Amino acid sequence: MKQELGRKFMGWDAGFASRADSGDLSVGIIGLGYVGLPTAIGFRDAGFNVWGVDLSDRIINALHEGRNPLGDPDLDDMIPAPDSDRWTITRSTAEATAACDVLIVTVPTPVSDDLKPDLTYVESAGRAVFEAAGKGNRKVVILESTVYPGVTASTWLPILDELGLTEGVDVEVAYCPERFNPGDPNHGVRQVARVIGCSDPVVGESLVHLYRRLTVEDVRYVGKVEVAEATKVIENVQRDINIALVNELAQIFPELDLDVEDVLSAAATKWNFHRYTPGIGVGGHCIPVDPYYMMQRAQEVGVPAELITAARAVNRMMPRHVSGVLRELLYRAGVPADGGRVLFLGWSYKAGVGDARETPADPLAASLIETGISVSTWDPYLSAEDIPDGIDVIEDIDAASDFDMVVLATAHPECMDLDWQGLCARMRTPILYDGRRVLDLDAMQAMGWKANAVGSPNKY
Ligand code: SAJ
Repeated sequence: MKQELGRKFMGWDAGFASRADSGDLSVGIIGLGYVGLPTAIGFRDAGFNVWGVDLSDRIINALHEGRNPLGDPDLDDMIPAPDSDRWTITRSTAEATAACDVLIVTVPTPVSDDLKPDLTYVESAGRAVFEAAGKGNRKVVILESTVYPGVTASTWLPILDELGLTEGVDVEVAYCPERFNPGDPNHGVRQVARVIGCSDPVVGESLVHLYRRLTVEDVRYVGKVEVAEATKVIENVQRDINIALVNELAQIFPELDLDVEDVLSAAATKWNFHRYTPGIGVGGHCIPVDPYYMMQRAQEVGVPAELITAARAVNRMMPRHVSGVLRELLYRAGVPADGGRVLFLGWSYKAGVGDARETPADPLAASLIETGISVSTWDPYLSAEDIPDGIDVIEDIDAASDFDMVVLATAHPECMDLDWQGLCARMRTPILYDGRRVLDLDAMQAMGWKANAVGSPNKY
């Protein structure tokens, strides 16, 4: 019927899979952050007509000028020129929804201050899409943000009811979790396996065709939406638990005069031992956040998530543990707490990216500052406005001098490869703390550093 009107059919129909195979679809990405922007670029590179939507003037203006609005340098050369074909950037979700067959929602799913899931972005983005979806178009609306099982149904289906829209008639709803790894060129949006959940298997299988154009890895329909929702959240829960184990061992083994890294490296000779590394803490917008989504859902169904909760507590307390060790090292070296000067190498939550979200450097620095120690930082991936007030930002590491301790907080290559001999010579007290276990402590000791690290029997 729609074809007879002479306009391109906007939405799902029996020809959707073949149009996906040929790239003959318009895809709208709602939310152009660390996940949405690479996803939009990926679908455009895969041959689709892409609309990108964001509410941020900073992001929209940058993209309208062909600039990268994000801290991930890998995107710098990938931003399409503003006048490129098949590339439309707008603030209007309604405009994009009217123009697209598929709308993919990639908005943040943070936790609130009291560590409860914050679904306001998912709700508002869904509402804006559904209000513009129209009747009978079967617009395909896919949530990619990380949530817990049941969020898509509990957040979006009531909106459909409120607007008088019917799933399978006016819209199609699916869930396909993003598995994007910031700063990792080998696991970008075009190189990761995907799973798709949808209440209608025919629609779900047709979406496999869409995502197979995006990624070279495995793409599969896994059943109802909740299966796909649960898949993504437990991937990150598992990671948080594994990291918590090595962080807990990093507190135990030094008391036994053992270096945890010696033990972990020896254990890793076993074929099925999964190697993780202790650190000053767990940051980012995924690993320290997603477990709270699973904990919330488990609580709602009355099954306490004791292991997940305990692991989260271990990782959340790691900065405070490390702070105690640092203060002990300063005390032993005769550095007065009130007046001690500490330099953090790196502030980002992860090596190789400029992203300070949930970085453990923040609580660690705060814990030191509250005892009178001053904290400075040098992070070549971040600009001064990314660093909180109260932290002195060092622009030139070769000019850094008169510090009592250096903490390697982020294992950026630039932090690992700096002139350690020169820095040691400029220290007031040459105490080094490797917070990410990436340095050769013996070599540092030979240079004149009092070399310590997370999980080592700190002797100096
Ligand atoms: N961390 C440790 N020890 C480890 C690994 C990580 O302390 O052994 C710390 C990191 O320093 C960082 C935090 O944990 O502060 C998170 O690190 P991450 O490597 O997990 O990086 P993320 O947060 O970017 O996680 C992403 C996730 N990807 C998606 O959600 C799509 C995660 O699922 C991936 O497993 C992870 O990248 C990855 O594989 O690197």
